[in-house]
Amino acid sequence: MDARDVLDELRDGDTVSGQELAERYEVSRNAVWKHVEKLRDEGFDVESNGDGYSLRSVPDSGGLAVAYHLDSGEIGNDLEHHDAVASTNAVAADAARDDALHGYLVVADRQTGGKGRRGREWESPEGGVWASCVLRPDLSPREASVITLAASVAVARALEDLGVDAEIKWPNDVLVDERKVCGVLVELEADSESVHHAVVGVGLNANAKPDVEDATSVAEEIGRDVDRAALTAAVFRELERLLVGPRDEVLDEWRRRSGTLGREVRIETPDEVFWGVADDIDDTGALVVDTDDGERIVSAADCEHLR
Ligand code: BT5
Repeated sequence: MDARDVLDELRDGDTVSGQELAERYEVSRNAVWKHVEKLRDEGFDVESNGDGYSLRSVPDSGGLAVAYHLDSGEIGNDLEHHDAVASTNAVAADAARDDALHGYLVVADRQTGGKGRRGREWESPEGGVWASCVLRPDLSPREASVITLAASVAVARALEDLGVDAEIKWPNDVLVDERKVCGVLVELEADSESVHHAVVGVGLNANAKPDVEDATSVAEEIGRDVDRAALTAAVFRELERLLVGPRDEVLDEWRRRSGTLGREVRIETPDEVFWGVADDIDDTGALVVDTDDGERIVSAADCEHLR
C-alpha cells in the first residue's frame, strides 16, 4: 500500500475507515495513517472523523494531485514528481533505458535545463506544466511522427476545455493569437525498423509566462490561474485517447486545429531556407509546401508563419 492507494480509495468521496483500509491491504492502521499524512503533506485535505477518512479537497499541483486526476489508463499509472529537475525529458529517457513501462510519467514544478529542439533552451519557471512521458508504441520510426502531432492535438483539446482557442503550428507548437503557449519535444530511441521507446515532453505555460518574446500563458489568456495538476492530467489523458485511436483521426484533427495550413510560411531546414504556402501534411506528418518551384515536402524544419 502507498499514498496513491489511499487516494484511489477516497477518490469517489466515500468515507472509508482506517480499519477497513488496513484489512483490505493487509497493513497496520498506523501504516494507513502514515499514508494519509503523506497526502496531507502534499496539500490534500483529508478529513478524519469517527467514521473514517474522507477527501475534502485536492491540491492544484504535485505528483499525487496529477495521479488523482489520472484515474484510469496507462499514462501516469506510475509517475514521479520533482520540485526541480534539469529536464523531465532527460529524466524520462533515463527511466526508459532503465526499463520504465509504457506510460511512465515525469512531472516537475520547475526545470533548470529545459530543452527545446536542436539544442535550444526551454524556459521553465515555476507555475508551468513541464512533463514527459515514456511511450513504447508499436510504430516504425517513419510512423512515429504521429506522436508529435497527437501531443499537440492533446494540448489543444485540453486548452479548449479551459476556454482557450489554440492553434497548432507545424511541427510542434501550440499558439494562441500567434503567441506560443506550448512546445512539444518528442525524442525517439529507435533502429531502422522499430521504436524502442519515445519520450514525449510537453512544456505548457500554464500560470507562469516565461521571459521569452511572443510567448503567452493560459492564465494570461483566461485571466485566472488554472489547476496545473488537472491540466497535466487532461493533456496526457487526451494523448492516450489519440494514440489508441486511428492514425487518420489524429491527422484530420491536427489539420482542423492547425493554424499553419493555408498560410504563407518561411521554412528553414539545416541546409536551406525557402518560402511558400503550407498546403497540407502527409501521412508521416511532413509539411507539404507549395513554392514557386513546385511542391516541397519537409519533415524536419522550423516554420515561421508570415501572413
Ligand atoms: C519546443 O522547442 O518548442 C519544445 C519544447 C519542449 C519543452 C518540454 S518541457 C518538458 C520537457 N522537458 C524538456 O526539457 N523539454 C520538454 P522549439 O520548437 O525548439 O522552441 C524553442 C524556442 O521556444 C526557444 O528558442 C524560445 O524562442 C522559445 N521558448 C523557450 N521557452 C519558451 C516558453 N516557456 N514558452 C514559449 N516559448 C518559449
